[in-house]
Amino acid sequence: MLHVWGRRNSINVMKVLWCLDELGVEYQRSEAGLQHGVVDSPEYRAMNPNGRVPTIVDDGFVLWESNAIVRYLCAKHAAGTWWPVDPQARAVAEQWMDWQHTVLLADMTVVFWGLVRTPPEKRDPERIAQAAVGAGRSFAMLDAALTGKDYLLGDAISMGDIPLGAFAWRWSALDIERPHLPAVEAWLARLKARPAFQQHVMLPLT
Ligand SMILES: N[C@@H](CCC(=O)N[C@@H](CS)C(=O)NCC(=O)O)C(=O)O
Repeated sequence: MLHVWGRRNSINVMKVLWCLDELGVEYQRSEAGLQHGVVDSPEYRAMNPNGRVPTIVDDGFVLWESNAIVRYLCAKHAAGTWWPVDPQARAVAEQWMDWQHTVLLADMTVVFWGLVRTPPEKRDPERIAQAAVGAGRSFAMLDAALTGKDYLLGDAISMGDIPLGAFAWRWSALDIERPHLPAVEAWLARLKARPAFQQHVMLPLT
């Protein structure tokens, strides 16, 4: 059976668990990361030299990097739906998956770690406020892309919605000022109606 390594409160692990449930793939999971340790053990490093979560093992095949895992799972189990077969549609989904890592992540990390994983006396409010503005600008780009569509690629949900959906939930749950972005809000409401999203993404921020 497929095995996932990673703690449930990691946003990158959330993407993979949400995806597995949407695809109906059975799996087992082991705790790893932060207070659980494991990621520095020689056995884990042999699987994932980055020492990060998530890692999956699928019938002996080892893979890390959450968005690569989501692409792999969708290609294996959902070609034609979650994994678009049309090269242009697939490229657009992948473009937004890459954008999550290369653009959105930096500001979101500052805000999330600043407000959730840093004690109040050690916070840098100016840096957090600046990053919140930056994240708002990024989500405004996403809002423009979602306008007139139910999901990133149009009428149907795809793998492209997974990384950004997880981040949009986190963004909506943070105690920060946000611009009003109607297309993002409507899309997030659609995602929030999905049981797998509720189970794996809509968790208290810890
Ligand atoms: N680009 C990697 C990033 C992985 C990553 O940074 N994971 C974080 C959790 S979200 C981690 O492992 N943090 C250290 C830990 O949990 O010990 C991915 O998307 O999988």
